[in-house]
Amino acid sequence: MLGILSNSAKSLESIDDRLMQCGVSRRAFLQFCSSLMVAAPFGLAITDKKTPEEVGAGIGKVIRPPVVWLHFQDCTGCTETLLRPSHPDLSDLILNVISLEYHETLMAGSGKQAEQSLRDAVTKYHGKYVCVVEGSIPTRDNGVYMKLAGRPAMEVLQDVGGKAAAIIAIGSCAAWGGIPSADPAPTGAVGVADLLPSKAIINLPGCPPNPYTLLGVVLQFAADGTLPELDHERRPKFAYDRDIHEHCPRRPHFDAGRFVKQFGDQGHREGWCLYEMGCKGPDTHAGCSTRHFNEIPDVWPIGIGAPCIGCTEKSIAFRMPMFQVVQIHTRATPPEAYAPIVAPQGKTSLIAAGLAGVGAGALIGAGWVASRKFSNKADDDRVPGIEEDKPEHDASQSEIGK
Ligand code: FSX
Ligand code: SF4
Ligand code: F3S
Repeated sequence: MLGILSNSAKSLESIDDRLMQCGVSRRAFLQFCSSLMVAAPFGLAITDKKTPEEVGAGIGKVIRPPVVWLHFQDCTGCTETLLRPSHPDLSDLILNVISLEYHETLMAGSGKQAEQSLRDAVTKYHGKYVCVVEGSIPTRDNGVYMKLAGRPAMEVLQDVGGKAAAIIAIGSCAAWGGIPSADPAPTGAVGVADLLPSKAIINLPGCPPNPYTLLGVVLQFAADGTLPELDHERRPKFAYDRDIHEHCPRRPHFDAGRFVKQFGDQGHREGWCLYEMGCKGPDTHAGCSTRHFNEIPDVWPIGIGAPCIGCTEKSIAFRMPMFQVVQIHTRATPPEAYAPIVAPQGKTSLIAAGLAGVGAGALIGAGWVASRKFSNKADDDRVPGIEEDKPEHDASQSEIGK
């Protein structure tokens, strides 16, 4: 128990008080609480409740945690994902739930004013604040490749991170180096834990990660000074417990052997599995398949037709070639094809008849399944059992084709 906000944080108000002062509606707050419950269904004391009202009652009493946010070698995608929910109210709410003391992208001040506010925050909340780090830290040539107010990023991290109660390394860059650490890594980019190995550090890899994971960790820490259970990569288990492939909506296509062979082919247009396009979902631990981005359904890589590049995994993302396929570790061996209950033409399938009938029917069914094998030719996208459709539209007759 770190008890970060006991007596010395009297200047910070509770989340309830703050929301009341700012006129945030109860409805928006409860919506936020239910999203947090979806993002952290287990493993977090603050969401381990039955209803959003109960979660809200607990969170409301929490003193707003002071957060100092550092930017190093990054694209600001982590910040953007936090501030780009589809409901504008939500980004306001997020900024009211935490007390953001310093954030270079969001603060009005610049130059000496900004530097002063960093010094003030670090002094006032010494040992009490959460330091969020976004971006990797260059170490080559004494860290000369990135300086802030004349100090190398390494030095800023040692100073500001060293005085924090805990550090959250948000994004793959801060967690293990991310894109800037890809070969040949000209700046010698590393993650936070490489430079401050003995600090309490939580890694939230992802390029970018889900913002609710960050808020869940910060709020739990502010509520009772505890951190959630972590895995061997210092990632909170509640968000990185399962792999993408386990609950990917395209999984039935994987199991049925329906693979996209080329971007834009018929299978791609029909939402088939992206494994053969190099999808790293079977080896990637993250919650994107169930917790989509920006509060919009289907907004996540596989949801928009792109293979997962394994952005949360330091041995995969920006290391493994895009089209290289990963090994499948799942224990269940998928059948070569599932039998449809109703055949595409609308007649009852032989399989269904076979299952309802006697042994002979089952044999017919097995033969029929075997005949439904997919072609392994790269350009053959035909679905076994379905006749090629005649083109519905002749491009030469269209306006575009003229
Ligand atoms: Fe970008 Fe963050 Fe990727 Fe890195 O995310 S989304 S390059 S993890 O540091 O801004
Ligand atoms: Fe989904 Fe990728 Fe697994 Fe296919 S390989 S089911 S697209 S995670
Ligand atoms: Fe990253 Fe894969 Fe999710 S690329 S955002 S872990 S689907």
